[in-house]
Amino acid sequence: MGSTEDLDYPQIIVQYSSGFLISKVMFTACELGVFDLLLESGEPLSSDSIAACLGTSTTGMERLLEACVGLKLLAVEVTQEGALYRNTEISNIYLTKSSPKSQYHMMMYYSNTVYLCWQHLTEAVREGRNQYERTFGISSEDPFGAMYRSEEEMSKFMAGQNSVWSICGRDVLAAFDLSSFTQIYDLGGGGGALARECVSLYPNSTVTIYDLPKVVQVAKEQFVSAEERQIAFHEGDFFNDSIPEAELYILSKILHDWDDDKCKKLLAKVYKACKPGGGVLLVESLLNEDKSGPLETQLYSMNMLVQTEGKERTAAEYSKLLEAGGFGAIQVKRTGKLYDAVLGRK
Ligand code: ASE
Repeated sequence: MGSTEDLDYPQIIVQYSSGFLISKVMFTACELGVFDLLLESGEPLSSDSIAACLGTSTTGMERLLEACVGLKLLAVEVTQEGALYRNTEISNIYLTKSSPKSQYHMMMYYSNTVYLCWQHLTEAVREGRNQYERTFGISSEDPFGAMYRSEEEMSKFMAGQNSVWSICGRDVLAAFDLSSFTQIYDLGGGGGALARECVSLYPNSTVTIYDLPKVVQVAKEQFVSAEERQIAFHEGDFFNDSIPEAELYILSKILHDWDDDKCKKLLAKVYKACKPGGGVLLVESLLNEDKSGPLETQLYSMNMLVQTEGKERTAAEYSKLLEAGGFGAIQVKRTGKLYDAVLGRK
């Protein structure tokens, strides 16, 4: 880029123009079950047999597979009988439904919800607010009321959010030594994947997932088994209901949903509830101080505009919010992955 960019052929403009096509090819191959089929089959398959197994057209499947090869999500081997396709290592691990590190549910949430909201990015920028009304015809006054407009939508969101912790959970929880905190609340802990990582990394801890009653109900039914004794639940709305006393509160991807005013109110409430010597762990994707990157975080911030009332912030911005809530001794750890950690103490 920069000085090496050829102005007669603007490579990055060409690339960026088709960026959304790339996403959609990957989402579609996931949704149709291409990677699952190739994992189960255990041997390379032709496009005709993949199309037959998945009930698609042969002409569409052939092109989808070719594009996946271009994206290095599939590998092709040309034999006398024709082209045979197999998964690459990365698609086996991240794009199949059954893998422990599967990102399938996040893909489905991006493809079927986020993608639709982004149709109205221009209006979101013009108006400075989320686009639920235009996208789904529902009031956007309460963003989570809109995001959780049906149990099915809520469950898809929870599954999507859960999947990221299989790739980032350990890093954000190991960023600080949290072993001295045994009573932990995960505020807005949803489907419980981060809570699961937490009790696995800190075997002496119990984590209580504090979330809306309908979220807790779905978490118990679909995501957390009763045998997971170190994970408990508390039903409530953390803005309007009381927050029980604990040693550590995890707020993972919570503050990025809200404006500064709501963040400060929530943090002040958490501070009041917190035991002296306790703390709060923010898990968020941190912007550079000059907001020059990381690109992924800048894009997520645009998504917060389109879907919520919040934005992504810098470490200094989170520190200010924590201090306004009463917390001190603030420490920041960048993990180098999608999500980072900020710890404040009471
Ligand atoms: C939220 C997180 C997300 C609210 C809405 C959301 C994500 C997608 N939609 O708290 C996960 C992060 N990914 C993006 C694209 O922002």
